[in-house]
Formats: sequence, C-alpha cells, structure tokens
Amino acid sequence: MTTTARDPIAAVREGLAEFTVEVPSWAYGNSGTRFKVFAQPGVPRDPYEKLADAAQVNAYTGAAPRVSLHIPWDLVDDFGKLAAHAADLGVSIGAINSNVFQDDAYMLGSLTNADPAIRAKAVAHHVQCIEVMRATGSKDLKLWLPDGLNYPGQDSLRDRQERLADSLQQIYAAMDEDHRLLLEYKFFEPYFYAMDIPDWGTSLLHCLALGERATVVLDTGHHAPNTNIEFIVAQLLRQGRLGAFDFNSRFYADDDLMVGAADPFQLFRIMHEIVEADAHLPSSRVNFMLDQCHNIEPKVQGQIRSVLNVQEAVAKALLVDREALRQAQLAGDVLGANGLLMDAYNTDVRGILGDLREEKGLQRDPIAAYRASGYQERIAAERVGGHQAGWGA
Ligand code: AOS
Ligand code: ZN
Ligand code: ZN
Repeated sequence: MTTTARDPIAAVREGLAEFTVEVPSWAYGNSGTRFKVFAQPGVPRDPYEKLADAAQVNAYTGAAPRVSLHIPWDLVDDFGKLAAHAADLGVSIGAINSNVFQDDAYMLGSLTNADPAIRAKAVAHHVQCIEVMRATGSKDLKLWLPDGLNYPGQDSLRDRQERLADSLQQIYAAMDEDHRLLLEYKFFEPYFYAMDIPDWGTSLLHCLALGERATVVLDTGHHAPNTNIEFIVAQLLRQGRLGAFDFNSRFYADDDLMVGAADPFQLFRIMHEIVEADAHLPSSRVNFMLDQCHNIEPKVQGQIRSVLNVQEAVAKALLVDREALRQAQLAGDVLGANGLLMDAYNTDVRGILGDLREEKGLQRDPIAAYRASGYQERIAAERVGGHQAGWGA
C-alpha cells in the first residue's frame, strides 16, 4: 500500500474554509410540545429581532451567514427592509419556508386536496412565498407538505399524487430561472396512515418530473428508526438532487433536538458521504440547514452548539484518508477500511477547530465567548413579550 503525504490539518482548513450552515428563524422564538410551550426571557418580538439573534450565531461561529424565513410566521410589511436589516447584521436571507399546515381549509390536504379551490389557495400561498424570495434575494423555496391520510380508503392515494404533481408544476412554473424548489419528505405526522410525500423516493420522483431546479430536502428526523440515512445521501448525490438538509437530532420521532446530540456517529457517517462527493463545497449547492427547536435550552447557545457539532462532523470526515480508504476498499480489506473511518471519527477535532477559528480572528470557544458577551442578559432586559416560534409569531 502506498502512502501519500497528507496534512490532515490543511485538509480540515481547506475543507471548512467555505462551509456554512443556515439557521432557521423559528429556532429563536419560544417553542415546546403540544403539552407546554416554555417562555424564555429575551426571545425575539419580531423577525428583525430573530435576525439579530441569528447574527450572533454567525458572529461567534463565522459559519452561519444565512437565515431561513418562514411565511407567514415572518411576515413583514417590507421584505426589502428586512433583507437590508439582515445585510447590516452581516447575514442574508436563506430559504423561504412555506406553510400549508395551519389553515382550517387544509384539514384534508392542501396541494393534494380534492377541492380545486383549496389547491389553488395552497398554490397561491407558494406564489406569495416566491414574491418574498424576489424581495429578499432568496433563491430557495422550501416546501414541506403536511398532507396525508389518517384512514385507509379516506381518499385515493393515486389521485392525490396526480393532484400533487399538478400543483407542484404550477409552483415550479411561477419560480424564476435562478430559483430552486427544495422538496422535503416526512414519513408520518401530522397524518399517520399515509403521508403524500413520505419518503425520498416520492420527493425525488416529483423533482425529476418538475425539472433540474427541483431538489430533495433531507430532514434527519423524518425517517423510521434505524434508517440508513447516509445511503439516501449517497443516492441523492448520485442523481444531483440533494438540495438541502434539515439537520436535527431525534431519539423517537421528529424531535427537532440539536444536531449531533443524539447520534454524532450518524452525523459523521452522513458527512463522510458528503465529503467523499465533495458536496461540502459551495459549488455543490447543498444547503446545510438546521431545523430545530430549543424548548428547554437557551436558544442562541443551542444554535451555536449545533453549528459547532456540524463543523466537528465535517472536520472528522475531512480527516478520513480518502486515498488509503479507497485502496483498502479495492483490496477488500474490510477491517482496514473500517479502521480508517473509525480513526477519523475517534479523533478529537476541537483543538484543530479552535486553532482555525483563531486564524480567522474568532474566539476559540464560541459558546464561552457568547456567554461572556452579555448579549443574553441584554435581550432579556430589553425585550418584553417575545413570541412563540410558530403560532402568532
Ligand atoms: C416539519 O416537520 C418539517 O421538518 C419542516 O421542515 C417545517 O417546514 C419546518 O419546521 C418549518 O415549518
Ligand atoms: Zn424540516
Ligand atoms: Zn420536521
């Protein structure tokens, strides 16, 4: 076996140089479960303050320059002004998330509803989101479809797919040439017998029918337990249709806990597939987003921790000696290949990442730096009457 001289630190430095994570506006508002929403002091009272909090995450990590918005939770009178506010804070507007899950009209479906008037209403909402994209400079329209059935026979599975295909085509046709559609899937909830986009295969089929600018969103919490998510990543990358991640952790269902908290090894395996395909580079256009709620932990710190967890997983993936791995794989060296992966995973990269932050003029420990900054105490004193992340925010 030949060995090539490689500098692991340089590999991590180069690999992470342009790697960024997009944060969601809804992570900063109050959140909880259907049992209780816990109010935290200092949560944002409007989208402007959500952007201010998100900008803190970018300021301390240097790696979170975009913020996803959600319509209507982040509705403002002047989206140009909101985008300018973001720019002043050193961030920009990322994906625009639509919402077809909070309107009474959608009880039996939105884009799949048997009633053409309700489908038209749902399509019109997406056209409204496209207007927001134009006003904010966003290029990604993200669609999570909550539609589904609770009972066998309730509606025709096939007819719903046809209606969905038609609705999606109308949305796709309304987008600009440089817009992308990010189509998310989820295997259950809010309906439990059959979701209309339950899996990556269904999402991919709709994307392939729509055109090149339609891509799949992989939310890590949207799979049955023990699903091999890195396999899905590899398959979507082969097709050039992995548009984005919604990162989070799950222990049981769609828990939306901090990414890397439940299963850092799974996150590493996912990132290994990403790095193997050079999909961590901006040219791949994979948007690495967080989709999380911080119900009991401080929100800005929870977001910073999440960005660090993703960076650590990418750094470990970058440490994998790809050349040696390839040779071990081709030689059928099962344990050698597995050992190369585990060596990288078991490396403590926190020191390297601290060094790289210092090189960029950032503090080594973003969480400690944020805690020492006094920002949290300031917003707690200044902001009174902050909102719940979704309802009414
Ligand atoms: C829902 O389960 C999804 O994960 C979504 O991505 C949802 O669109 C997001 O939480 C914002 O509404
Ligand atoms: Zn999601
Ligand atoms: Zn989800």
